[in-house]
Amino acid sequence: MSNIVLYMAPGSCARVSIIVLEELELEFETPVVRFMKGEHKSPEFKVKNPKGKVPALNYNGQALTENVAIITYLN
Ligand SMILES: N[C@@H](CCC(=O)N[C@@H](CS)C(=O)NCC(=O)O)C(=O)O
Repeated sequence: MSNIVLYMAPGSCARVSIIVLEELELEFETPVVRFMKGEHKSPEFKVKNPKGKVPALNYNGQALTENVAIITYLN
């Protein structure tokens, strides 16, 4: 398992953070959060992002949300 995990949903703005991870050539995982199943509003996901939104980054066990914050941190 990679130490970089980016929770995403297909077609969402999480793509912004994924592009940056790809450009930086980092190894990362992208678990899919299924909006249609309400997974983003589940208690399990709200531990990762209390706002219930993607993207949500987990880096070495630390959580970070918001594309601008994530890409600033990664850069
Ligand atoms: N300001 C946030 C926006 C995050 C956001 O609104 N994500 C959307 C997908 S593009 C989402 O998770 N929507 C689910 C919902 O609001 O229920 C960012 O730039 O990361």
